[in-house]
Amino acid sequence: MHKRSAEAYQRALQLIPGGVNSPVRAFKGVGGTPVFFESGEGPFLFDLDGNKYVDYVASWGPMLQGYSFPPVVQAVSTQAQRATSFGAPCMLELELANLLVSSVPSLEKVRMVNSGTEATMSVIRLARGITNRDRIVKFTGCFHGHADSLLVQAGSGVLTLGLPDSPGVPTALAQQTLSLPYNDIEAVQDVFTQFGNEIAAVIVEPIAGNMGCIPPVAGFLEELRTQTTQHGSLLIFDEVMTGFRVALGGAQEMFKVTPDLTTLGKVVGGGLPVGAFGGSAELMDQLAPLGPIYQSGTLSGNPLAMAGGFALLNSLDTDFYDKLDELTDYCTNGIRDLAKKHNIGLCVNSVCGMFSFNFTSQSRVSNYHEVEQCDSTRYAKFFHEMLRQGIYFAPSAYECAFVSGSHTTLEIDQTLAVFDDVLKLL
Ligand code: HOZ
Repeated sequence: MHKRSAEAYQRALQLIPGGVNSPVRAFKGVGGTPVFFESGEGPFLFDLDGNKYVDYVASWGPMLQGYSFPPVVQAVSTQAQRATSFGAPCMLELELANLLVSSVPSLEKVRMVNSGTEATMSVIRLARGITNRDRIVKFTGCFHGHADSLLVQAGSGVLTLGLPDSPGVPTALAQQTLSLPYNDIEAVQDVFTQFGNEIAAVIVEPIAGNMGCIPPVAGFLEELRTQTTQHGSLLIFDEVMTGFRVALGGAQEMFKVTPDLTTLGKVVGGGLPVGAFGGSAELMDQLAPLGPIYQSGTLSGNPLAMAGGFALLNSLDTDFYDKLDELTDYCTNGIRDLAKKHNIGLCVNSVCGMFSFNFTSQSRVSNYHEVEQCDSTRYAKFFHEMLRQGIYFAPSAYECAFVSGSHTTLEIDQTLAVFDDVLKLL
């Protein structure tokens, strides 16, 4: 069934470390060998061996309207015939920047980069430069890309591979990063009592998405806003996953908490390599060439990525999010019902378009510690059975699943039927 993928993986192992360009893809979290994909259309993916899957990975988020979304394909093809890169200003940058600024509450000015990692790395430098402080507060199990300061007790691939910290990150730098339990309001108050005037910024996924999907508890984001304001620190929302995924204005619009700085990625390039960060004009104007804080990139504002991103984001409106929300509820309620039917402990978390489920008897999963108690071995078995029957979930118990505007109840019913079958086997 996966003969050609298996052959390709053997070749890849000779050429690319671990055969992959990003660790989670290697299937280490679920065992077996990765599937190599050839194409995608709407909610479906097709692999090298001609297998078809209903997909819930969505390239880890950006396929908000499904694969090969015609407006994105058209915009990128048209731009490819004009130029693939300028390394100089172009009008597409303005159009996308305008769309971001008019949609996301905290943005007055925005700078484009090439990935979410680049966005978070740059925003941390900006926050440190502005406040003249070094300490950063993050939350255990949140993932903000692989920049040195943020690769401390991180989620996503480091969690999948069980590597809480990475060699190569200078100890002196890692010590500047304080990692607290997600959703723990008291821990936030304590850290500010102790280090308040040393903290440059708090960075948080306003809905955690890299240890599964974990919504913030009531008052958590509000407390971050209060403490940072009181202590002259900056609040950064990493909306690489939630930006344009849960609402046009992201999680900050949904929870009505406005951070000082925001990072975006994935979705805002329509699936092309892109990232962005922004905030008030006052803060953002501290960047070179206006201010002293340096950040740059030859491919930043790349016209292909700008064209793809603009075409995707321009297709979104409130009806789109209502539909996405409905579809996600349809799917997650179906999953809950099946777990009950089979008497299997499953905790399902979801927020508009993103969801995750943990094999556990706990009634809630709201932080990394609770995620750790869940049964990832069972997830691995589940994953492979679903894959065998044509449903592609993330090859890791710690990543979110995503529903797109191209999914319909038809694909979701198909998914639930397979889910029903697979739960019998667990
Ligand atoms: N860490 C990414 C998802 N949260 C996975 C990236 C990838 O393998 O493409």
